[in-house]
Amino acid sequence: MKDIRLVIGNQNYSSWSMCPWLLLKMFDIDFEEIQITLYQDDTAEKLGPYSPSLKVPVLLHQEVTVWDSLAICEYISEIVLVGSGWPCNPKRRASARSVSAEMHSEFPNLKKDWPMNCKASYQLTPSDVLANEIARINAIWSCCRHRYGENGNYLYGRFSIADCMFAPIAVCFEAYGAELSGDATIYLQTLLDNPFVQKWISFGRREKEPLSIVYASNA
Ligand SMILES: N[C@@H](CCC(=O)N[C@@H](CS)C(=O)NCC(=O)O)C(=O)O
Repeated sequence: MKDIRLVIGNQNYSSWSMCPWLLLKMFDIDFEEIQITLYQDDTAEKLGPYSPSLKVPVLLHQEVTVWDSLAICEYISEIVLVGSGWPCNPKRRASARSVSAEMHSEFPNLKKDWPMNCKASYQLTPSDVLANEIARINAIWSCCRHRYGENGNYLYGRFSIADCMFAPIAVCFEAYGAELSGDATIYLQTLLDNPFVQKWISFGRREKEPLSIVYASNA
């Protein structure tokens, strides 16, 4: 058994699972992946031994259990990466934590109307409230790239947890055809070109579980 284990859901649909998975991959951290198919009759029974919330993702490290995508990323950064999951400049780090927390706790219409689905590829016209949320993400991406992106192609230049939190959004924006401004479109493409994002998408596309189960649950 490996020292670090990450419990994830279906790669096609489980956007929250993608965030810490991407962090572990990008920083080349060795871990064991335990995949549990969501929304099946036996899902709760299978998740029970790992997840206090009966949700994914969950990180298991020695005697520590961490559930919730952002908490897992924080833990990995603190324990394994000596803080380097975040930008090292304190002002940038504060900004990166803010946009990551905003992504985590806000955007209810995006999460409900445009759930991640690696197989989807069709234009969906957003409702007004969803269009406002897309505009806010567009503004975050453009502003971070403009202010902090000089040393690389990611939100804060080099790859950070903030990029992990927005990677699932990139999959949704690509799937449903979000309209973005120039800087935000370039950043979207950076995320989509990331080799591990591409790997996640290709694993997700191979899965067989039907979409209707997940739509019904707003995952
Ligand atoms: N805030 C949590 C959300 C976790 C979550 O909702 N996970 C979904 C999959 S993406 C899940 O486990 N759903 C199963 C269920 O609701 O029964 C996080 O960031 O990890």
